[in-house]
Amino acid sequence: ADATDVERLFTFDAVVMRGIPDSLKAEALRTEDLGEVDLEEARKHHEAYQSVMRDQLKLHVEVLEADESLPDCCFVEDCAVVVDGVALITCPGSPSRRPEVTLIKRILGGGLGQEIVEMTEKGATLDGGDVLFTGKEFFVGLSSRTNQKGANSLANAFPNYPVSGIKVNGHLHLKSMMSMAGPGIIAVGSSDHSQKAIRQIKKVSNFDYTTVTLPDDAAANCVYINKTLLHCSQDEFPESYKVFAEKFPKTPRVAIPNNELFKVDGALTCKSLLICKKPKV
Ligand code: CIR
Repeated sequence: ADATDVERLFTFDAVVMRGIPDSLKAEALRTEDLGEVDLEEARKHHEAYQSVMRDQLKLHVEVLEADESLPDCCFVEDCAVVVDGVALITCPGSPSRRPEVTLIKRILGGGLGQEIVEMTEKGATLDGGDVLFTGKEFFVGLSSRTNQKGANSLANAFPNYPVSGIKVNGHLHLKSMMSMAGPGIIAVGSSDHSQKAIRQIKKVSNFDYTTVTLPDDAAANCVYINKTLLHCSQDEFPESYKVFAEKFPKTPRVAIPNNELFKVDGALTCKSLLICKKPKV
């Protein structure tokens, strides 16, 4: 019964995404210079992602319009944490990203029927990219974007789950180096920073997890949804691609390219918010 219950937490019927604005190319935040973003390519990858969700997984996909004044607006994951019909609307760590939450809040609380919780503590910041939900507990990256007060807000919003802070070094977010690859399975990168983070997790966790180690940190960001695993493409990360194929022989897997948005620190999880719609009473 327990396993079924955790699987339920990785089962969704709707996805929120947001278009890529032209302004992303010159103005999106980035931690290092990895070259110019090819917008056309980036949009193709974004459409491939939408298509997997819509056509293959048969989910309701809501693609919000891009806002040119918000160059990072396609990274919707950072704007909310959604679990069990509750949507915590974040206060993103970067002030430039804070106005992004307005539309996200309206959509989640409107047609998608989520119960909205806001972050009210002064000075609290939280990016969804720092929030790893295992189905049983939360790990929250304490990073340049997310602070302890932000972690406290998460704990208050989801009192049924333990929340543990994990120090993030060398990467933007906790999920820049790990993510859930299945119920109880954490995919994690092999760099020193990633290994340090997963050791912290193992020390403080309340449950046991299996880890799958990927040669590339960026490839450790994957999306497990409705028993399907969305992960890096063979072109981008051939070695990590091989590990996914070997470790998940029975799991339906879909490779989605991400090499353009990766230049502005976007990973696969960043591009969507996964939702269970609730009927409005
Ligand atoms: C930023 O720096 O905020 C964006 N350029 C990238 C955000 C990526 N989001 C995520 O990993 N959840």
